Amino acid sequence: MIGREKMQRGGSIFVTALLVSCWALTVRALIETKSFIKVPNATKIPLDACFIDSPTVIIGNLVALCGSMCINNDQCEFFCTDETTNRCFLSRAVVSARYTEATTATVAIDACYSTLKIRDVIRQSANVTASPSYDSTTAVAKALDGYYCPDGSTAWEVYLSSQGDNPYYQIDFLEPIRVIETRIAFIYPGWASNVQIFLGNYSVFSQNPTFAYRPGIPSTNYFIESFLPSEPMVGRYLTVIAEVSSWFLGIGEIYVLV
Ligand SMILES: [Ca+2]
Repeated sequence: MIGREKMQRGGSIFVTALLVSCWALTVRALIETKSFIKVPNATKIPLDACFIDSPTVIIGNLVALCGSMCINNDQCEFFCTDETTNRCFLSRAVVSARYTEATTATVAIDACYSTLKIRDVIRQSANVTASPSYDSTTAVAKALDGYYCPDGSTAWEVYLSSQGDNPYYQIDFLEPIRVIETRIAFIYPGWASNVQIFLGNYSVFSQNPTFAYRPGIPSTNYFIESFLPSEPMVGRYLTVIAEVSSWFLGIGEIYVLV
């Protein structure tokens, strides 16, 4: 009997330990699936862009509770808080750590927290040359402003070229850097045809080696595509080309990983 009791007690302890460990794993998994970094200097976000429902008024620890709401919402990619009005803003937008302020109509907030943790080296001060933009709402700088709303709302914050042959977008890092990967948030497949990326030390991109090439047209809207060379490459100028005749290049955001 004593032996059986020991076994039962041991079994019970084992089951309890298993449950606790499962609970811990579940909690950790939940946290790891969506953890946040504070976006430096974020004071405004584009008005109504990508918000998930209306802002919620929260009484209590605003950042913790708003973050918890974001963790439990599959659509939430970042959230912002406004301590003055106790409001929590959940958003679908993809926001990098370099985001500071959008150029369209904005709403004031205290802070934003992004799920995007990739090692993006681009700064808003990066020098850019590109095909002329379609209009003032799709300015060249918007491919590097750190913000992208992937649902076609009024404030995408995207660059769209004017119609032309082989529209391009070139970033000058000012010195050669070693690049592991380039990620691009695209808008529509038709604005992402035959994408070729060059990386090298010549400002004339055609003199640089190819970093990556993806022929054809993607099948889905609003997607982030990864471009990987067979091994990391070094260069000062990174150029993205859409090899297409009399058409567009549309870029929501470019991320360069080192
Ligand atoms: Ca953008």
